Amino acid sequence: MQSPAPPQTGSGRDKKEATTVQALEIAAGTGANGPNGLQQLRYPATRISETPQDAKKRLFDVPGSHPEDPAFSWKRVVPPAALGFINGTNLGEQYDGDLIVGSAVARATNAGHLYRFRVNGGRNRFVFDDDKLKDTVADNLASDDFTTEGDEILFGTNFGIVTDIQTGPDGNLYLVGPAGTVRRISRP
Ligand SMILES: [Ca+2]
Repeated sequence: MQSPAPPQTGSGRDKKEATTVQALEIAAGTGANGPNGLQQLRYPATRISETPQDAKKRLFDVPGSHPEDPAFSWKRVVPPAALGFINGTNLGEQYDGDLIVGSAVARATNAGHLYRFRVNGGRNRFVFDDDKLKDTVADNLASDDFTTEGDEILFGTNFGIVTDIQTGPDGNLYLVGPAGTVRRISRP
């Protein structure tokens, strides 16, 4: 049985919301408290649940599913788009089973990076050689900073926006762009 939410006075709630908005503005770098590049731009503070129970109620519940922390994050926004796996050894044995991630943007500071994530034997988490990535967060210093704690996962650049990634029947990797372009990555 769910307990009722505690009563809130108007002024207390307003104050809490103002504090939350201010905190998010600081995080997003959009407020008067100075930019730092963290992102919370598309989900306004007014939509944040007041209680964990309320947050859980709003989740779409797939039978048998459970929420858990992200497997990987960038500290400052690196918008990813398509995800796809390399299936098979056509591109080289070392790439078999790896997850490739495409970019959601193509701009001067990010011409469309591709990222490569290796997974463990049980295929339920990522593995990294760089000790700084073992916390599963790339603590980059600015949006589009791909080198600070990002060297290991940066796989390619200049691919533009990539909306779908698939291994083809020929074992090559195919990247689809929003303008209808299809690029193939194959072994020379
Ligand atoms: Ca880190």
